[in-house]
Amino acid sequence: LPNNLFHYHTHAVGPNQCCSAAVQSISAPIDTVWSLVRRFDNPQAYKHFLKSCHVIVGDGEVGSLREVHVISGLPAASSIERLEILDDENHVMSISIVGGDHRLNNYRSVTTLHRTADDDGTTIVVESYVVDVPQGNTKEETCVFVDTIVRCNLQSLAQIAENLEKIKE
Ligand code: A8S
Repeated sequence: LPNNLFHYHTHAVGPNQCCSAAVQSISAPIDTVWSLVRRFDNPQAYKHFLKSCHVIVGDGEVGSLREVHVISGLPAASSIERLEILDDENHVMSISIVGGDHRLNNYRSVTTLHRTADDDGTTIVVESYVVDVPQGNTKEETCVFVDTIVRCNLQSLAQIAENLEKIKE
């Protein structure tokens, strides 16, 4: 992985916060994966816990706000999220949660995409996050909960990007 992108995954973590990261390898070119990830207005394209998304401020540029609603069965109903970084050249996206009806206060995530060293059309996705530990939960419980969501999202991102490549053949 390019060293210069690591700093995006170096978070300042407070005493009552937890932080973790997930890595996913995808058998599809970086441009295909990025076309899915970069759509601030359409996260439900691969995040299957979301049932809807409305952009409430902006037009998908940094500073835009969206409101997402989640499917039932989760300890949450909605989330208001701000686009912090959208770097098409370096394939970096960052989102922070600024409101909503859920337990993940001060959540911030960074997603970066990387080509493999031999540039064989494989993409490596790295997603890291930091979040407050909710009252009544441990750091471990919080990480398990968020890791599960992030890993599901990256696995479905992989499936969708790989299927998009197949139908091109
Ligand atoms: C993302 C990452 C996360 C989303 C979480 C962690 C969330 O949308 C869900 C359940 C919750 O309890 C919190 O990249 C919240 O979307 C699925 C509503 C924020």
